[in-house]
Amino acid sequence: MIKLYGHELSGNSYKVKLLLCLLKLDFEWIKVDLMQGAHKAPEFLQLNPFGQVPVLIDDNQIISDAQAILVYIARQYGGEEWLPLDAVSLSQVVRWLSTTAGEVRQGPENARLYYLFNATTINIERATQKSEFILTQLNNHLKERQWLEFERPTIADIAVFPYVALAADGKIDLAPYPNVLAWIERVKQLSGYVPMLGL
Ligand SMILES: N[C@@H](CCC(=O)N[C@@H](CS)C(=O)NCC(=O)O)C(=O)O
Repeated sequence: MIKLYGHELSGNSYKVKLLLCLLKLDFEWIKVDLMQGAHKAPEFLQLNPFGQVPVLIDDNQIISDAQAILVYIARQYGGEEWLPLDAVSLSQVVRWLSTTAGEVRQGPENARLYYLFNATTINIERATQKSEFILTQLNNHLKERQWLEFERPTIADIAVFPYVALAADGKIDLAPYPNVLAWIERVKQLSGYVPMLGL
């Protein structure tokens, strides 16, 4: 059975869990106690030397990094639906995976780390500015679209969703971004959707 190593407050772990649930796949959730430093223990570092969740094990394959895991699950179990492979479509989805690891992480993910986990090394003014930038971009992008790309959800939506939807944890108000709020509600209506703490 698929094993997912994660933590319930980790949006990166959650996005993987969400895709597994949307695809209605059975999996075993294994909590890695980040608060107790379990992610830096030798047994876990053997799975992911970066010492980060999530990690997925399937069929003896060990895969770390949320975006990489989404790609794996989408292609292994979702056919063309969640990650189409023609050159243009693939580049459109990967653009959002990259944005997740860039602007979304520098913005709402870092603001949440600052306020919720007291990560005071984070420059909160910069994280707030970055949040406003990417939320404005997303709001414009979603003006005439239901989903980030195409006429259906893909792993682009699943990758971007958690830290945008959790923006309030980083004291970012989503009210000025109505198209983003409508998109969040659409994700929540998907068959198989599961919430995480704070959503
Ligand atoms: N690029 C990685 C980042 C994963 C990440 O930052 N995980 C956090 C939890 S959300 C973590 O394990 N932090 C502990 C650490 O970095 O020491 C991904 O997308 O999966």
